[in-house]
Amino acid sequence: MVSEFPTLEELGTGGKRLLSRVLTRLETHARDAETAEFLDRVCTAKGGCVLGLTGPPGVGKSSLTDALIKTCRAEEKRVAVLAVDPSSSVTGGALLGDRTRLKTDPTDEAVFVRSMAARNRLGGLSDHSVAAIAVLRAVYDQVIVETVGIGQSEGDLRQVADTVVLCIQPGSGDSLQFMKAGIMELPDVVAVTKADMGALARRAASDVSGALSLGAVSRSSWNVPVVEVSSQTGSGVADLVASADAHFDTLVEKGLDETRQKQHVSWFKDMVRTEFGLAGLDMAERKGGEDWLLLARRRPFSSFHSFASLIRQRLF
Ligand SMILES: Nc1nc2c(ncn2[C@@H]2O[C@H](COP(=O)(O)OP(=O)(O)OP(=O)(O)O)[C@@H](O)[C@H]2O)c(=O)[nH]1
Ligand SMILES: [Mg+2]
Repeated sequence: MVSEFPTLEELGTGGKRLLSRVLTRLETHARDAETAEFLDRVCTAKGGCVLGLTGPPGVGKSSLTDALIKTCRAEEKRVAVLAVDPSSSVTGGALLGDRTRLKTDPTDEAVFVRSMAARNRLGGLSDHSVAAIAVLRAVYDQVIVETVGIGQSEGDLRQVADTVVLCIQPGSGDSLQFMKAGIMELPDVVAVTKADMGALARRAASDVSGALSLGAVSRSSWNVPVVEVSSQTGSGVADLVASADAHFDTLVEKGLDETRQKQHVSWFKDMVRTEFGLAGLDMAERKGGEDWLLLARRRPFSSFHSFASLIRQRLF
């Protein structure tokens, strides 16, 4: 059978039209075995790094994304943006246009922007966005994923992002929220946005830094940097990029393969949980039969496909 999906090489040279077609096909044929094979091929390709930007509505994520795109282009990096819209299942996508109002040049093949609804999970990423990120990661040097949320969404974002940046708005109480959330999973970098607001931004940054130092954070050897950044004036953008790069470097040092394989296992588990609930997850994790979690490290999508077929056979 001739594959409906391009090879990695074709994907790399096919431009934005081909990429858009592939992403659409992933949404319409999400459950095909062929889709799973394709996704496993792309997700294990050596590709670029994925930066997750999260924070409350209006904190300045898109403006920051815009600034980061410019930085990437100045460094001749190819960059893709995925804006995940949690509200579009309710508003029918009314906000999507707003989300993607990035000032990018449509003829620049090295900048790709796509919006997606956050379907089927509360405030989280849909299977479609996970698949899209796997594809974009294979083709672009830098992938930026923008999601709305504070506190609860970082964990979800970590499943796809190598580096998670939490954006905090000066004078909003976000930093308080952050301190209360102390026990939750931490971002890799905190960006206090709108640094042009002066004293308020400095205050928020020192609150967050204080919270971080109090929290007895010994999660790893990585100290979460707090960067004040203004997309309006451009101040701090280079610092943010440097911090994110430094974090990515630590992953590379530790072995990026391991990070990615852990991500793949969490994708697999999430697909199982979404489709078959905790009982399904329990079956997948059960020792004795097929070691699904081991298979999922390198082939998360086809492992899920096989697992799902098996479960359905037993159920019906
Ligand atoms: N003063 C100042 N305002 C900013 C800055 N960055 C963004 N804004 C303003 O903040 C508002 C929200 O910016 P967005 O970039 O759309 O924020 P967002 O986090 O993407 O918002 P959602 O996608 O709706 O969650 C806009 O009115 C921006 O003009 C900044 O660096 N300084
Ligand atoms: Mg936005």
